[in-house]
Formats: sequence, structure tokens, C-alpha cells
Amino acid sequence: MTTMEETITRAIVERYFDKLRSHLRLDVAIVGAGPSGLVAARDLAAAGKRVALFERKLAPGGGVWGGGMLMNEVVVQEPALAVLRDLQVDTHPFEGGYATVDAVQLAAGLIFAASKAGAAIFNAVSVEDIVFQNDRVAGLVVNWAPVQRLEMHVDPLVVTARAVLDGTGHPAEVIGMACRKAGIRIDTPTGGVVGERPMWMERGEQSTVESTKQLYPGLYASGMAANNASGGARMGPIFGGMLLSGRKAAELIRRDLDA
Ligand code: 48F
Repeated sequence: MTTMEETITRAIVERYFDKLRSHLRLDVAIVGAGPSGLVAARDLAAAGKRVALFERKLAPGGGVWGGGMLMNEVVVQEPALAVLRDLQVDTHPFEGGYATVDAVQLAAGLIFAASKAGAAIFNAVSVEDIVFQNDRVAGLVVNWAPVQRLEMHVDPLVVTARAVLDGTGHPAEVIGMACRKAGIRIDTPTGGVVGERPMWMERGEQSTVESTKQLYPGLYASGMAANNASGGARMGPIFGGMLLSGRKAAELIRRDLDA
């Protein structure tokens, strides 16, 4: 007779490996489940693309949860509210064209929307390298985040993708790896990661969206990763630019994949 213990364990193992197996060859691999990566994942999955999102932390959501200085409210400006309306996240009008959003509802809403649209989210998985073949970024090298954190000598596994989106936030990790290890020059003012400039909210919000683009064949950037790669200003706890960047990244990738 099968015991409850055996059934529960087999359910988890079988379903996890089904999920992993069906996401080894992707249309789009997204690194980092911050706001820009989650919006991009949701939009691309809703457009019928095979999408997986790899997040190093246990909880997806990136910098959303903490609002500003751990006060869990974030501010979103008018042009980005359409994204939140699509996700049925509640917004509360403030003054000057701004609205506030409960940070926990925003994080939960972004995660739920991406998952519900069909994007697979692999949490506690770290991206430690890229696949670089025929002069394009062609996939990701992944490992369990605790393995990386404990510096265990364990070889990783690989997923292939037609497009890779760096949504890793401030460190722009995937873009950095591509420049360093593949020795490529990317579409930024210096050909590499320029780095973040000091706080200037208005400029930072604008440059986040402007610098959301394909940096090299197969490699796209969104959110703070895009902003930092191109040398944009810091903007702090205003999130409209991140949401619009995710939407723009999804649209650019979808167009390129369908061309
Ligand atoms: O930084 P993050 O929230 O990404 P974002 O979409 O949004 C930025 C805002 O949160 C905030 C802001 C600017 O002041 O408005 O900073 O640009 O989330 C990035 C996620 O990527 C994960 C990291 O744990 C975080 O949750 N991440 C980073 N490197 C890796 C990674 C990696 N190598 N592998 C997997 N996940």
C-alpha cells in the first residue's frame, strides 16, 4: 500500500521535474523576479511565449516588498497605472499625478499575474553564467542558490533561450557576465556597463525606460539593470519606470521573436 508520505513526496518530485523539463528550451529566459522582470514575464507569457523566470531569492518580488526605507508603500506615476489596472492591483490617488500602492499587494499581484499568465518561476535558483554561441547570447547556466551561497563545488545545469532578459536590478549581473566572459561590446555609451549615477528621480525614471533595449543579439535589459548598464540616474522608491520598462522589454522581445 502507498503511504501518504510516499504520495506527497512523489507529487512534488514529479510535478517539479515536469515543470523543469518543459522549460529547458525557452523562447525567453528572464533573470530576476523584480518588478520589471515580472511584468515582462507576464506580458510575454500572455502573448503565448514559453517563458521562465529565474530568481535567486526564496521570495520573488525583488525590491518591491520594502517600499521606501521599509515603509511598505510604493509610488507609481500616472503613465504606469495602466499596467496595474491590467493586473487588478489597487491604486490610491495621491497628488501631482502620483498614486500609492501597497507594496505587499504589488509584489503579490506581479507574481500572481506572471504565474497565472503561464510563466514558470524558478525561485532559489541562481544564474551563474550565460550560454554564448554563434555570436549571440543563447541561454543561461543555472544552479541552486544555496549551492552558490555555500560555495559548494557543484556543476550547474543549462537552459537554452531565443532571448535572455537581464532583470537583475542594480548589479546588472547577466550583462556584466556577458561583457566580462564573452568579451563583447554592448549597445551602451561605453560598450560596457557604465554604472549608476546619483539620485535624480525624474531622469532615472525616464532613462530606465529609454535604456530598455536589446544590448547584444539575444541579450535584453530591463529595470535597474538597463538603467545602470547605460549610466542612468538612481530614482529610489518610485516604480512606474520599472513597470513600463518590463512592458517595453516584453514588446521588443515579442516583436523580435515574431519577425
Ligand atoms: O532589483 P529588482 O527589484 O529589479 P528591477 O525590476 O526593479 C528595481 C526596483 O526594485 C528598485 C527601484 C530602483 O530604486 O525601483 O530597486 O530592476 O530585482 C532584481 C532581482 O534579481 C535577482 C535578485 O535577487 C532580485 O530579486 N537576481 C539578481 N541577480 C540574480 C538574480 C542572479 N544572478 N540569478 C538570479 N536572480
